[in-house]
Formats: sequence, structure tokens, C-alpha cells
Amino acid sequence: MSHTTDLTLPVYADVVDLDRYPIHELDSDKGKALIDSCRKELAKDGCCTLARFIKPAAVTKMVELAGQLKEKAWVSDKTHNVYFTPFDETVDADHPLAHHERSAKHGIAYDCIPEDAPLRRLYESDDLTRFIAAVLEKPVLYRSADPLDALQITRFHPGEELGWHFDNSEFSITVMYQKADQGGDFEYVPGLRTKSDECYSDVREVLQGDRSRIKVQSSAPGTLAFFHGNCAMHRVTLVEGKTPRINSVLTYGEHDNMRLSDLTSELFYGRTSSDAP
Ligand SMILES: O=C(O)CCC(=O)C(=O)O
Ligand SMILES: [Fe+2]
Repeated sequence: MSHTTDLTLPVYADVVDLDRYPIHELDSDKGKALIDSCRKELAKDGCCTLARFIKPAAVTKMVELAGQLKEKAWVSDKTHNVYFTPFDETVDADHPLAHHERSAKHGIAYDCIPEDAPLRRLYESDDLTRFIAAVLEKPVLYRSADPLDALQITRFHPGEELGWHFDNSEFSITVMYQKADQGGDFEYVPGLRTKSDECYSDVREVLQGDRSRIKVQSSAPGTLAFFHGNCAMHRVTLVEGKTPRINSVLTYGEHDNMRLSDLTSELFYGRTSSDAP
């Protein structure tokens, strides 16, 4: 039997449900309606989720791949503050700058993910970058230049979690492959700080257990999510049961030279981008 490749189809046609989410035809009526509904959801909730964005067979492949790459994962279990800056010992112990959060996960770096992996083919397509830019109303957007962090796969094994934090990048894109049996929820507080105000007392309230502003999102496998991770403080709750939570974070920036700080890179990959081959 001979196989032919249909050159009119995008290289990620087996990865994305293009009938539901036509990211290859953003100028079509359906494409414009998709961008519009994503923008509305993001403005309303600080988060937008696209269920069944990734086709089930591609999700299965990513779960298998995450299993094959398990030994290559960097296992981290450390405390940090919500800003990923050194703890400030000159402030009160309950100040967010001094507050300790725990993050423990298995991080598989971009340079370990094969080029033909479904999510890598999707991430490296300009169509996806254009779609993300359109939703975020950015005239230009670049994929991260970080050889470790641009696209990664994270396994949160039972007992692991991601503590409260703000991302360095303005927004984040995640793709869920496998849910935990229990826990592993994504919790976030939309607009907890602004670009000009750290809102330390609001941050402190959340860190001390106030749940009144917390939103919880538990994505099914195949879901792609957008969120404003720089202003929305967020975390992944403790994973319980037997099944690891497996997902990817896709990183973008408004500059073509975006890289992770050495401190964060050491924390999550055990090396920095200057060590990468
Ligand atoms: O795994 C998630 O859902 C969120 C990940 C995250 O917040 C991060 O990697 O900064
Ligand atoms: Fe984050």
C-alpha cells in the first residue's frame, strides 16, 4: 500500500481538531468567530479553555512519549516565593516576598522532545503562533528562544504540585494530556496584581488561605488553555492517587530573544540554556 501526503493539509492536521478550531483559516467566518469567542472568554475570566482542541490520538501519543522520556525529566522539589526572586529577609515573615511556596515536578525540556512529536509540530507551526497572537490582540508574537523552556512536558507525579506564583511571561498556553485521579487542579486568581501595582496585601490574603477570589479549572485531556499568568497568581494543587498529571506549557513572547532566567531554569531543568547542546 502506498501512502501519499496531502500537501494542502497543515503538518499538524492530525494534531488539532480543525473542524472545530480552524486555526489554519483564521480569515474565514468560522476562524473569526473562534478568535472572537476566545477573546471574550479571556476578558471575562482571565482564562480561556478550548476543549478537545488536540485530537485524542495525538493526546495518546503525547502520553506515551511522556512515559518514554520519563528518565530524561529533571525532578525538582524546592521552595520559592511567588515571584521566583530570592527570599527577602528584610520584610515581615508573612510578606509575599518572604513567603515560601513548594514546587515539585518532573520537567522534560524542549531539547528532549523529538521533532516529530505531535505537540512539537504544532508549536513550531506559524499558524498556531498567529492564532495565539490574534486571540491576545498582539500585532506580533514570537515563540520563545529558550532551547529548554519554549515547549516542555511536565509530569506531576503523586505528591507533586506547583506552588502559587506569577509567571515572568505575560500569558501562558497549556495543553492537558492526562489528569490526576485526584487533585492537580489549576487554581488561579484573575488580575491579582497589575502591571503597575504588586497589590501585596491582596497577594498575602490569598497566601494566607482566603479562597474567595480563587477560580478552579480542571481541564480534560486535549484542552488548550490561555491565561494571563503574569497578573493572575496561579498554582497546581497537590496530585493524589496513582496517575500522574501530564501537560505541556507553550511559551511565547513579544521579543524574538525571550529566555528563562538562570534561576528559574536551574530550578525546573537543572541546567540553563547556555548549557544546552
Ligand atoms: O500546569 C499548569 O497547568 C500550569 C503550569 C504553570 O503555571 C507554569 O508552568 O508556570
Ligand atoms: Fe505558571
